[in-house]
Amino acid sequence: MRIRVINPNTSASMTATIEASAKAAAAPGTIIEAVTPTMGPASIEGHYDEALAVPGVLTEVARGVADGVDGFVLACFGDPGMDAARELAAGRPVIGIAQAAMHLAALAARGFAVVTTLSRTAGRAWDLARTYGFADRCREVLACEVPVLAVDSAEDMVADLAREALTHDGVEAIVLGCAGMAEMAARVSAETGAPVIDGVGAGVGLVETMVRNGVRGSARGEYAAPLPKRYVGLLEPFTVS
Ligand code: 2AL
Repeated sequence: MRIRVINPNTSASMTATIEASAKAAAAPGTIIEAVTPTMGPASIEGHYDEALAVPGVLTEVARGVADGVDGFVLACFGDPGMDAARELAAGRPVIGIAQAAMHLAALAARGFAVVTTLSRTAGRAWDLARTYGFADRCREVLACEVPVLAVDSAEDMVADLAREALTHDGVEAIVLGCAGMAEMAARVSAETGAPVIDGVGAGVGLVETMVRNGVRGSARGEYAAPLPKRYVGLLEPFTVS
């Protein structure tokens, strides 16, 4: 099975972190192909970044479909472009790491907290919790106020925040709110004694489960292929014929 793991930002160092976590989570025989888009923001820390990451993500999804991969993981906690990617993927599973992590957290505990990077990304995490049906399971979103590209050196702060969140009513598991935190899950879990979920590993596992069980994404209705349409200007390459 080939899973293409797309880092929606353009920082190759972060793709390397994501690739290591995805490979550690993958079952024997699963091939992880981690890629960095050729256009887009260096990191995704707000709605502007997220909107402008989507063309790069969709380009990588189209490339993956042409290459015959079995499924995709979108490795940014805002799940940028996930619905659009599903329209392009013609039934191949496309799993965003926020959706994957929240699903696993909800299986592991009644209530969870998200530990994110900058507080300006907390609104998106709340939006996604509501969209995915976890409004009553997501109890808190805490920010460590460390930028995405420095988060790999903020493991102690992430662990402290996780510990703090677990003292709050109804928080029984922790969701790591950034792909750059992926390698911290085991240590933070060992230190806190609570389930700590990294969306990259969760996403790989869910794609594997779907593929193994023959569950394809729906390619009808909302996830049908995009309608033929001309795009102009810089977006001309996205024209659907
Ligand atoms: C992220 C992430 O996972 N990748 C990125 O560029 N920004 N998430 C976040 N909460 O800042």
